[in-house]
Amino acid sequence: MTYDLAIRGGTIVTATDMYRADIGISGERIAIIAEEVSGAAREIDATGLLVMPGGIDSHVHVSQPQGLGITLADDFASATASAAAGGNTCIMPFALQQRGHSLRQSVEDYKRLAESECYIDTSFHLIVSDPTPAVLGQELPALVKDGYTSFKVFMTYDDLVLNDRQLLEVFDVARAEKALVMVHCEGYDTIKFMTERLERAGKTEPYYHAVSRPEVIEREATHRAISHAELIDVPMMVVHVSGREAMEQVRWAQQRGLKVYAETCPQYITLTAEDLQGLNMEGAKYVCSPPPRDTESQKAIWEGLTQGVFQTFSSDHCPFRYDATDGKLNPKARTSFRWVPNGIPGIETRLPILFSEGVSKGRITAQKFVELSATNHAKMYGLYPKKGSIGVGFDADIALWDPNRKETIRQEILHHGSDYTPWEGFEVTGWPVATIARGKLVMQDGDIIGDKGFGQILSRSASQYAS
Ligand code: DUC
Ligand code: ZN
Ligand code: ZN
Repeated sequence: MTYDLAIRGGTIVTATDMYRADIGISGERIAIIAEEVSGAAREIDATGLLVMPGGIDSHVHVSQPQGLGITLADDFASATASAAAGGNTCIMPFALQQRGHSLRQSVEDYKRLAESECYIDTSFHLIVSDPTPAVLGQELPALVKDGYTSFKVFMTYDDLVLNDRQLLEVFDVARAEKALVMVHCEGYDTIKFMTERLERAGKTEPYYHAVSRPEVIEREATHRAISHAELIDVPMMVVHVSGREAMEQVRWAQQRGLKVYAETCPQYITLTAEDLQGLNMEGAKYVCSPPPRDTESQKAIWEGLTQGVFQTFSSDHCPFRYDATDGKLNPKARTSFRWVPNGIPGIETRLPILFSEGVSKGRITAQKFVELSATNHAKMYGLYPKKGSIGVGFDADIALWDPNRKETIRQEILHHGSDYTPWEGFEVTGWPVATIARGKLVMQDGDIIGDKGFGQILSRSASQYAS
């Protein structure tokens, strides 16, 4: 048998193993793993490199409508190029239902935006903001059957929040359809109360965004969501956990045998609320929700990562331009933190940060890195065993990493649509030097050499974790 591509001389890492072997790829799939694979049409020399599953980023926002006059900085072309440059081969953005709109129509609109634009594969979660009887009774069940097997709901934000009754109704549909429900756990009323009190006191700078959403607000909402999930008896994913308080709620639920899963993100192991205290409006660059906490919280997140409380490590990439009137420095943002768009770019830096802070600093093994960055995302969201590991029959989604390469994260080397990175000057050890998506080399040495439109829009099976 001959192969289209062979990756030779590298060390393969999966969520369970690390060993020296070659890989032969036929078409879009891995056809053989052997001590030696020769005679392929093309070879890549991976001597000295780690050969890992391409990253799967299961929490990103792309081309999502924001408030009036605010625009996300990435479309599907720039987001997927940036993801590929960061060692990823698949992303999972959200198709947001705006209130008063059909959920099905929202999905079709996003698909149209993504089609012919993606460098790597893309698969949508839904965001349910308007759970009408038609959405709950017809649209949602039909969409789950069509392969949209996960959806997010919010416990805060004027235009997204669901009340407790609505959360329960959505959870009930998730249970019946075996879909995985993802929950943004921060309390609407408590944030509103804090925001208005701070504004009355003239405390309006970006830093007060963090003060308006303390850990106790995230902890209360996390506990409430867990309680609702227990009542309905449905599995649930707590997204973007920021610190000890919420992490301990998840651990408590898991210890009681509940199917409660959790995700965390690079900002919660590297940034703190102090980053929001930059001069003038510089702090706006770090405004995201939940906000970064403190170094003790970072320790708690590592505890959760190493103890298995967290299944996935995602970017929550939600990019805005800083120096732009439709971004962080929109005219109203100077009047109060409440108008600073919520979110930071991170699709390209997620994996180098986890590798460097985790593997290079000895906190986690390379296998655990693979589990947190790829394998569990595929299992959690119904892409396994097509994606998420290196094995015969899997899509040839592979990232080659130089574990010793030192790099300084800088805006000028990134491919996203934002005009800054929160990690400017952050030093890492370990860097992705090539990305192969379904057998095709899409990134080499930081250059995107893939084709726009190569990435497919994928439907998914039911989550292994959702039943
Ligand atoms: N939640 C997210 O998941 N992303 C950005 C903003 C937010 O509140
Ligand atoms: Zn959220
Ligand atoms: Zn998000």
